Amino acid sequence: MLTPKMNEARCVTELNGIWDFALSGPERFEEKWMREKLEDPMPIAVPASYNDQKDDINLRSHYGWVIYQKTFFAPPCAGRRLFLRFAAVTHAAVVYLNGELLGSHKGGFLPFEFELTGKVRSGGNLLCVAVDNRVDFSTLPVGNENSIAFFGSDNPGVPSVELAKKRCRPQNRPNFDFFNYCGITRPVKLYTTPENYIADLTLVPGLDGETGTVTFAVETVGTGTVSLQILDRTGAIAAEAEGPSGCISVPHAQVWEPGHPYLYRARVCYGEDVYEQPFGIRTVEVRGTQFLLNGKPLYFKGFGKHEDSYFRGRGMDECLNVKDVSLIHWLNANSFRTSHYPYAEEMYDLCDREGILIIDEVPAVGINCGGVQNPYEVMSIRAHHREVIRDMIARDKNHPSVVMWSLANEPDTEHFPQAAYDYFYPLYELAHACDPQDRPVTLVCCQNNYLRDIITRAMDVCCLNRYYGWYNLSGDLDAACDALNTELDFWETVGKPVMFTEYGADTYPGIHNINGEMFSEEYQTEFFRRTNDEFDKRSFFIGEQIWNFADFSTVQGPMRVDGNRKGILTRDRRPKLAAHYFRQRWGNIPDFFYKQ
Ligand code: E8X
Repeated sequence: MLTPKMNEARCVTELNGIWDFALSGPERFEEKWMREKLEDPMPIAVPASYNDQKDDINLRSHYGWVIYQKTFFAPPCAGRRLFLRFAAVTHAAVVYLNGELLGSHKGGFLPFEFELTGKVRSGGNLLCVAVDNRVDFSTLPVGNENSIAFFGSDNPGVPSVELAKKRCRPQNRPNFDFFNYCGITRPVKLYTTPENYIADLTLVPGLDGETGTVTFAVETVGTGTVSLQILDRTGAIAAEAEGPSGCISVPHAQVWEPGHPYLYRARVCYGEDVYEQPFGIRTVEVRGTQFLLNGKPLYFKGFGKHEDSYFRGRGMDECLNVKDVSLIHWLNANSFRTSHYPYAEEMYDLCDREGILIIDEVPAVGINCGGVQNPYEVMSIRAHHREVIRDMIARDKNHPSVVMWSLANEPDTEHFPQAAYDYFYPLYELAHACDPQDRPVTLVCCQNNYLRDIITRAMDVCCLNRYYGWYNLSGDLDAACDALNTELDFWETVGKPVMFTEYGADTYPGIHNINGEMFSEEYQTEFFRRTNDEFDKRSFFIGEQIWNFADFSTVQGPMRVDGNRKGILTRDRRPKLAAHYFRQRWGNIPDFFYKQ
C-alpha cells in the first residue's frame, strides 16, 4: 500500500485538527451518531490518543466505543479519484460518510482506506468514525477476558478478592505492559489520483560488486503504460526502464547503511499519474552466526521503544520523532525494534533518511496465559495475526531501514512448546513469502526455560528478552552474570546469530545509591555494564537492544511507579546515568566487524 504523496498528479489534504468527540457505551455505539451531528460534543485533537487530552478519568480509563465526527469540504477533484486514508485507528473502527457505511477495520496500528469517488457532496460532508478500544482474546495486542489478569498478581483463590473481582466495573485488562492508548492516533488524509492510477510499487535492491540492481514491480488500476526512472540524490537519472516490471542496473551504486544512508528515488509514471518512492540500495542476509548488511557483519546497538508521550499518548508526533532520532545518534546507537506494534510511517521515512535500522514488529503481544491455559487454543487470533503480518510487510516493504520482521513479542513458547511451534512456524513462512526482499524473520522470546522452547531457535535470528538481575536474581549481579553465561553457553550450540531485544532495570531518576541497589541510577548502569561485558565475550552475539529507550506510561499496578521506568531516558527525554554510559560504550563499538 502506497503512502499518499502530493505531486504534480496527486493532491493530498489532511483532515487533522480538532474533531468532535463523545464517549459511547462499552458494548456498542449509538447508530444515530453515525448519521447526525453529536448534540454536545467535546473538542478532541487528531492525530492523538484521546486518553490524556482531558483532565477526566473517564477518558483515561474508558472501555469500549467512542465517536469522532468531522465535517469536511471535498477538495476540487473533477476527473480525479478521491480516497480517504486512515494511517491508524486503535483498535477497531467503523466509518460512515454522510450516513452511509464506508466500512470497518480491525487492528490499531496499520492503515486502511476507502475510495470516495462519487460519494462526496459539494456542501459539507459529515464523516463519523466509531472507535473501539477493547482488547481481548480475539485482538492483537491481546487483552485478558473476564477479570483474570495474568500480568500482575491478583492473589488467586482468596475468596474476598475473587468475589470483588466479579463485581469490578468492565474495563480493559491489557495482557501487555504499555498503556492502552486509543483513538485516531495517526493522520487522516484525503488524496486524489488520476482515473488510471498507480496502486502499488515494489522495489528489491541488490548489489553485484559496484553495480546496484533494482528489481521492480508496479501495480496499476486502469489502462496505460508504465515507465520508471531511478534518480540519484542530485536528481540525475541513474537508470530507467519501460514496463510494469523488470530489473535494472545502477552502475557505481552508492549503498545505503548506517553512517551512509544514501537514498535514490524511484519515479514511476503511468499515464497521467506519477509516484516517487525513496529507497536505498542495500542487502541483508543471515549467514552462519552473522547478520550481514551489505555483506558486512553488523552489530545492533539500540533499544526497544514505544510511541508514547505526554498529552498525545501514542499520537503521531513528527517533532518527537526527530528528537528521538537525534537522541539515537547522540547515544551512538544504530537501531531499534518497533516494540510492540508497527510505528507511524513517518518514523520509517526518517530512519531511511538518517540511517537507522529497524526491526519491524506486528502488534502480537500478550499471547500468553501465564502457563495456565494454551493460548494457541483459547485465543482466536490466528487469522488476524496473518492479516497484520501481510499488511505490515505490504506497508513497509520498500524501507531500507527495515532489516528484520518480528512475528510477536513474548508469546508462550515454554509451556506449550509444540503448539507454539505449530502456530508460529507457518507465520514465519508467511512473512518470508510476503516479503519481496526476503529479509530475516524473528520472534522475540520471553525469559523462559530456553531448553523447552523449540520455536525461538527455528527463527533466522534468535531474539531474547532477558532480565537476569532484575525480575530474577534481583539485585545480585554476580549471580545474574553466572546465570546469563549458563544460558549463553546453550545458545552457542544453536549455531545462529543471537541478540538481546530486551534487558533492563527500572530506575527512578534522581535516586542515587553508593551500594548500587535496585531502582537507583547506579544499579541501572552497573546492570548494563556487567551484562554487556558478558556479551562482548561471545562471537555469535550480534546485538544489544536495551529495554527501554525512554520511560513510558503503563496500566497502574504494584510494579509500576507512574509507568515503566526502565528508560535510559526519562519520558521527557532527559538522560539518566546509564545514557551517558551507553553513549560512551556505543561510541567505541563500530556498526560493522565488531565481533571479528
Ligand atoms: C518489562 C517488559 C515489558 O515492558 C515489555 O513490554 C515486555 C517485559 C519483561 C517481561 N517485556 O516488564 O519491563 C519479563 C518477564 C519476567 C521474567
